[in-house]
Amino acid sequence: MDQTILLLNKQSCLDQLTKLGINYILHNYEPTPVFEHHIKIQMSDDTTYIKNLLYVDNKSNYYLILANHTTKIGKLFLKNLGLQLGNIKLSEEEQITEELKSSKDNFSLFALFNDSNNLIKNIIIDEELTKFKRVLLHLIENTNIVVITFDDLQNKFLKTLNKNYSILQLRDITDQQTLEQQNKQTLAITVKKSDFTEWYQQVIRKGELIEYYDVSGCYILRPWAYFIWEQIQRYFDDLIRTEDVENAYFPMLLPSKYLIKKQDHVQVQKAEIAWVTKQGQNILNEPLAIRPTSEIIMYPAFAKWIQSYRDLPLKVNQWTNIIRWELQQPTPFIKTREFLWQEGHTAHQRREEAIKQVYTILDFYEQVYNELLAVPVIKGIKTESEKFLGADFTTTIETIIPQNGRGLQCATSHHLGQNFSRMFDINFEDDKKQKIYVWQTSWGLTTRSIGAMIMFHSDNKGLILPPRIAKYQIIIIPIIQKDIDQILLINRCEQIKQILIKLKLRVYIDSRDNYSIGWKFNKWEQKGVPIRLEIGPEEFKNNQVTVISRFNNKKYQITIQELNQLNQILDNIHNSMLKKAEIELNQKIKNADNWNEFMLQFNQRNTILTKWCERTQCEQQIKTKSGQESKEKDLKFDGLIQPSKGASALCMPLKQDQIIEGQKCFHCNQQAKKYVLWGRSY
Ligand code: 86X
Repeated sequence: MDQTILLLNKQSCLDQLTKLGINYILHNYEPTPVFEHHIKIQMSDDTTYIKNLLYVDNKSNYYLILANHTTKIGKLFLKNLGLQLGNIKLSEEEQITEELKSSKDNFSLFALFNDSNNLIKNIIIDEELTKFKRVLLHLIENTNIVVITFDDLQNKFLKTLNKNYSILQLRDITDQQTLEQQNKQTLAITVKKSDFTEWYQQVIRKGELIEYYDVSGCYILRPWAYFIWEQIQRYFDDLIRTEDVENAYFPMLLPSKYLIKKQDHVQVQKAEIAWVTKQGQNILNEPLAIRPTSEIIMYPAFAKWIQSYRDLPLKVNQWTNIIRWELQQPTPFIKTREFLWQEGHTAHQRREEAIKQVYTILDFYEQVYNELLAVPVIKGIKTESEKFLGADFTTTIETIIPQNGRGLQCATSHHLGQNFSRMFDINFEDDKKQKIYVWQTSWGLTTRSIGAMIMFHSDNKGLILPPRIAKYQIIIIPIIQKDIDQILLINRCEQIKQILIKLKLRVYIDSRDNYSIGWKFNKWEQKGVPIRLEIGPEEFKNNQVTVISRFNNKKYQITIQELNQLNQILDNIHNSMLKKAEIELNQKIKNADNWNEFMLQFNQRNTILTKWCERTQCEQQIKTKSGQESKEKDLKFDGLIQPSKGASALCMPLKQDQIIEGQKCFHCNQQAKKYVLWGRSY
């Protein structure tokens, strides 16, 4: 390398990378206290953030350690190198500043470009980093990071600079005990629920609901999660059967010519459509869209099936997957590119019938959330700008995630009027041989519901499943100890299981002998099983079991004769969970009579119920202004900071006070018409 000291700035760093033939992606972010949080969002599973640590021993040898950001460097490890934490002397610090144009606290790898005197001879790479494909590095300027491959870091960056390095394990492994502690650490959820994004990711993976997959926005639903969906299906199917809705299945591909018809509501969202364009290597003559919803697929068939009023009402439902190519940050269950749902579509002879159908279904959705998932919801009507464009009006159930105050649409039920029946020619002849267009409804509920349940109910230890959707409602753990015959104990567990099965409870005995009792307790807590039954020597002797409730940690004994109380105990748990969630939800709803009060609450991550004039223009102004004045910054998928998302109208709740003449809109002071709930939405 030549001797000229480089002026280290963003551009020169990037130029160096280019010179070395390293491809990189550059990210900008605003320097904020929550830097760590931003980094996490930008990282996919195969990417990690490197922290650079500079050490010096008492012979003034410098060591640069490149560690994974989660690695805790062991004291013993450092001691073996002759190093201690924070032992850089003032004179040495001056040397770094002088020669490398860098400080020990804000040391960037790029400072190595300036190390022409070879001050840093020893570079140590954390073994952990070898598990990742890509790494994030700080540029010399605090507000920029680059992503490069780990391979390029080793083989292009360090090799070209002629730096030797060794890959070592930085964590201390002294004895078996620390090893076990480490195992336990990696097993436990490492953050609190208040660190919400990270917490959620850990809960769904350690609770064995989700496995990650290599298509962004698509996730594997593991059996533990899929069972929940099956429970929702069963429950909702039973409800809609009482309304004579029939299940059917329509194809998932839709010919592009169907989309060309001038349907405004479709054009708007067209960017989200994924296409099938090839068969093997051959380009298809007609590309096929993958359903983002099925109106266009179903309604031509409806037109064929409906000739007379005797063919009405027509009520069809299907359980399918859907693909919508979202560009926002995906969140498992909540915002995914592929999801599962049911979509119901009905056609009626009369308008009132259709409207009644819309609200009956809305009630069913509320029941799914309350009775099955123990999640409280708010029934309401969407504003004109938030409704489905193809509908006369859209009803919705909404909830609020207590940790971040975000509004979450839980399900929706539309009154379509005659909009689609005119477009697709779905009509019948009445008694007087007059052609009448049918009145339609459509409604949908998705796997997002599972996300809402997880967010409401889980805690620092992991999932807490409401009893009615848990694959196992009760986990039986035999406490095997030396002074008891193992076979007798397992037999007792088996007897108890049989009793519980007769009570129609879902039970599993964890008698695995390769896991400790503590490990099992932890695992089933993370998986959120509502009740744990412990059966050890004491319980065996007394014909008892110890009952522990996951929800409130209550622990008590009951006799085998009292096992039939468990149905009631589980129902009580469900009710308590719903109660607790209702209180949490209500705490996130505040009132405001003017803009200042509104923004105060909005900035505290609350939703706000206000009187409103019902004008779209006013709604748009509220959204823009609240976004501009908001203290929050929202991140988009590509890692760049976007202007904060403003307040949107979540819904106009069905249950609301009458507004009287003279009461004003909180924003524009015109005559108010309705109460609206505002919030940042998912
Ligand atoms: C709106 C309307 C409606 C049946 C439901 O909300 C419940 C079940 N469908 C769905 N919607 C779209 O129409 C839509 C269309 C396209 Cl092309 C798209 F890419 C995304 C969409 N998202 C929602």
